[in-house]
Parts: sequence; structure tokens; C-alpha cells
Amino acid sequence: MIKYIFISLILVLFISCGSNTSTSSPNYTGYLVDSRVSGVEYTCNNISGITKEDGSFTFNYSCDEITFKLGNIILANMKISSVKTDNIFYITDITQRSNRNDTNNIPVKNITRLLQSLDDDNDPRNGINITQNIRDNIVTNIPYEIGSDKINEQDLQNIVKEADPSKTLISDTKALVHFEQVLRDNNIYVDTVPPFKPYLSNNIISTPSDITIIDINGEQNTKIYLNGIYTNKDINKDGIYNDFELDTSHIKNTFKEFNLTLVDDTNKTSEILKLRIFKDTDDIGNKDKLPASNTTINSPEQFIYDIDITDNSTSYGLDLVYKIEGDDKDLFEIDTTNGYLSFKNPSIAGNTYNIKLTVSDLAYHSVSKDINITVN
Ligand SMILES: [Ca+2]
Ligand SMILES: [Ca+2]
Ligand SMILES: [Ca+2]
Repeated sequence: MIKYIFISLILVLFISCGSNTSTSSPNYTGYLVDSRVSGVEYTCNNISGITKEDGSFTFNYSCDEITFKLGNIILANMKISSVKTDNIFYITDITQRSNRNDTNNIPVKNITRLLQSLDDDNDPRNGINITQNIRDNIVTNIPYEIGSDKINEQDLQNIVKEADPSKTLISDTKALVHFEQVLRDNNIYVDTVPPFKPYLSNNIISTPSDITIIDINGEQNTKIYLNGIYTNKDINKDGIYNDFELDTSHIKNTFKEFNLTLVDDTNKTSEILKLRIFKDTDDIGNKDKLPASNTTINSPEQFIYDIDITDNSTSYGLDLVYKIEGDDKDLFEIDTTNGYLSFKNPSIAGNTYNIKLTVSDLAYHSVSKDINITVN
């Protein structure tokens, strides 16, 4: 009898201990920040879920570690003792760096590169959103946390490819440019990387104009240098400079080179964006080399016509652009290496097809014509 009472007593104690633990460990809201990251799975004992649009998630101090995951991979296991009092979980926190501005290391680079590469709209500045689709696609088992130095470049590339074949792994410089900007925006000073290499929204190869307009994308608030000289123009807070003017006067039928670099507040310089622009002021050479307005061919030929357009630019290695429009455009194709216009499939005898053909050089000179093709 004494034995039974003893066991009951232990049970009562055990149960009350259990309920005490849950009442003495209230839940908190944390925020996962590279910029705000949604779509990351988290677990802390019996609390689990997916970070919300504002990066928020629930945790308490009953677990030893909070685990952050994407599908089958573990981003980081963070010791609960490392949680900071503001409940913000920067990537430097979840990788347990001793300082929040300790950014330039493999664990932080791995996680920021992966999260930013998998962002649904490829723009981390408006927050990072990882979709259900991407989480579902990551099925490969990797025995290490992404936030460990055992993960290499190839591992990261494989994960991105598995998650979404249309996405590419961004560079560690680009990932840190963004993450360090987020930290600076939150008054945590750090700047360890140069601006990433600028790129254009409108890729210009050839121009007919004396002034050529480009739109430059790069790290926000950096200085734009042209051929090593500060232009007194800066990339704006949205990461772009629109309508930047390049002087393409005084040249003709030749290339001019422009070297663009960006310089940040700490005087670090980006890689050079080399632009090689061809000045083409001449119209398309022989406009009469399009097919006649009414062209007749013998069925069931596929080949229709050799569009033998020449232009001053082609001898400088630049290609012409061929375009087919009109009602029956989907039935035709042009071999851009030789200008051969053909039916994609054997034609139907007795039919007439209507298309509009346009041939352009890369400096916007063009010739076009409406053509009726009748098959005998
Ligand atoms: Ca985004
Ligand atoms: Ca910098
Ligand atoms: Ca031309």
C-alpha cells in the first residue's frame, strides 16, 4: 500500500512539474532578419511553424536550441542562450557570432547567399520570401548546417538548383552588401565589402546617338565613377541611377569603351563594368532585299526566301535582329545566321499566309514589309 501511494505521489509531482514548466516559460515573438525573412521553418521544442511575412515566429526558453530549416536542410541550430534581449534574430545571431557586425565569415555568407538567392522576387530589399514550392523542392539530405564552414560553393549551387532551376546563386559580395546595409539601417555599423559590380537595365551595344542613355543598377548611395573619375552622380536609395548620359559623339563605325565603377563610403571600389558601345549612324544597307509583297512558292517547300540584308554594323561583328509579326507569324522562322525565311512545318498547298517582316541593326535602324505568301 505504501508503495502505491509513493508512486501516485511521484506522478502528481511529475504532472505538476510539467504544468509549472509551461506556465513559467511564456512565449515570445522573434524576428528573423537578413531583411525580414518569411517562409523559413522553425522548431523550438513543441513550438514549430513557418516565419510570417514580417519574419516573425514564436519561441520560448524551454528548448535548448531553435532550429531554422528550409525543406530538408538545416540553416542553423541556435542555442537559446544566444537569443538577444530585443528578440531580433539577425543572421549573425542565428550563426552565433559573438558580435552582430561579424558578417564576413563563411556561416553568415552561406545563409545570406542562400536566402537572398531563393527570394521569390529576387529583390531582398523588400524582404525575403521563400515559397512553399521552394521548401518542398529541397529534398536532398545534407549532413551539415548551412551555417557551418563544411558547406562549400558547390553545395550551395546544388541547393539553389534543386529549389528552383530558374534561380542562380548570388555572390557573397552581393549578399553581404545587402545584409550589411540592413544592419547599418538598424544602427549596427559594419562595412566589410566593396559595392557589387554595377549592371545596366538596358543593355546597350550599339547607338545612333551622340549621347547614349543608360540605367545603372548598383549598391544604394554609392558614387558613380566613369573611367576612374567621380561623375558627381550617385546610385539612389532604390539602387539605381536612371538616364545616365554617356558621350558617344565624335565617333562613327567604331567602338568606344567606358569603364564604370562604384565607390562606397569607405572608399571601397566595385569591380569594373566595361561597356563597349558601337556608334552606328547608318541606315540598313540594302532595304530591297526583303521578299516581294506577294510571294509565291511551290508546295511543299519549307524554304521561302534568303533575306540578304547587309548593314555597316555586321562587318564589326554585330548581329541583325529579325522579327516576324502578323496573323501567321507562328508558322514561320528565320535562321538568323543566314537570313533564311522558312515554314516551320511543310506548308499547305492553296493557302495564302500573311506576315510582317522587320530587320533591324542594334542602333534601331530598321526596314519592314507586309508580305503575302501563297503556296501553289
Ligand atoms: Ca524580396
Ligand atoms: Ca561597402
Ligand atoms: Ca546600321
